Amino acid sequence: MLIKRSPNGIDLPFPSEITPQAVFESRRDFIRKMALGSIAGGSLFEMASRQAFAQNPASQKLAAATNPAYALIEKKTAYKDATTYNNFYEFGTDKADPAVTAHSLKPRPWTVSIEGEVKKPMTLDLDSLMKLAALEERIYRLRCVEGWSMVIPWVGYSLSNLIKKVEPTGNARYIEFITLDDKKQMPGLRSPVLEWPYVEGLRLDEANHPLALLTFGMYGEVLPNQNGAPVRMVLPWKYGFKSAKSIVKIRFVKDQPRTAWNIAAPSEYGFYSNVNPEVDHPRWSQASERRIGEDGFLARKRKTLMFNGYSEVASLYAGMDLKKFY
Ligand SMILES: Nc1nc2c(c(=O)[nH]1)N[C@H]1C(S)=C(S)[C@@H](COP(=O)(O)O)O[C@H]1N2
Ligand SMILES: [Mo]
Repeated sequence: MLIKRSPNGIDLPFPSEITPQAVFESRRDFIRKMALGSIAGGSLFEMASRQAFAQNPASQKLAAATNPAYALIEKKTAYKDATTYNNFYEFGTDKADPAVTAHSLKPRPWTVSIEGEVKKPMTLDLDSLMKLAALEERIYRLRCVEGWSMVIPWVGYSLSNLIKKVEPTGNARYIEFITLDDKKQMPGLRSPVLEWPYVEGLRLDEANHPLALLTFGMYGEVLPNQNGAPVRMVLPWKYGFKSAKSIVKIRFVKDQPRTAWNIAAPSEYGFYSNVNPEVDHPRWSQASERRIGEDGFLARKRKTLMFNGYSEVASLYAGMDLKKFY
């Protein structure tokens, strides 16, 4: 396997191995156009060289007691790794990009509008949203479809608290999460690697599962921009891309919503995207993973667990063929 070395010393698989071919091609095209100067100023690379590694400059405490029911007993990933090895295509397609470029995101003031099939649609500012339920710390695994994982202490509350508040109608069967779509704040939107805005979705019963965390912080602090400030989802039994970042809209709908990675490569990324070691990605195995921070030539491969080890969600999928509904 081809390996390139990232600035923070993490081994990265060569992008063509981890990215759908179409995305890889359009990224190459993007890079070529940029080299030819046909994409207007402020390229990610320019910014990267202008900015020193701007790591969480305005870190603010957001402490919460750990909920012992959700405290995975595994070594936590180092804060530096969790905040410099990110997927957030709105800020570039390389893992190192978001930590360098996401300073342009303004996480306050911020509102989230909740709309669609609900009796009480509402637009909440961040403080009102955060006060809706008691914040707790939960130590969850996050497993990316690319075959790596991290263990992160997140701060948030079960999304079910918000769902109850807005009173879904009988027509609400799915929930859609919509990320901010602002070129001024997100330089990556100039590149057509995904259809923008980034959208994700869940079935209502999945969204109501207590594990589904509406997340405002990590490591006792507010979310750094590169991790999806000011509010994101964390769904520990699903591949990381289901956990939409920097959410501005939550819509309750009748029909299964379109989702960003499914639009980009439907044969590679399905709607459910439950972590499943038995269903290989078309271009690589999902049977094992490497834990970020344990990289290197002698790194242990870890066995990937069904539902990422969160077997309590299994009843949501009783009777479903998870090879078909991948
Ligand atoms: N809006 C948005 N949300 C996103 C992504 C993205 O590109 N844009 N990437 C997803 C993917 S693929 C992963 S693995 C996780 C990474 O979260 P982390 O950077 O906090 O580890 O965010 C997910 N949420
Ligand atoms: Mo991912």
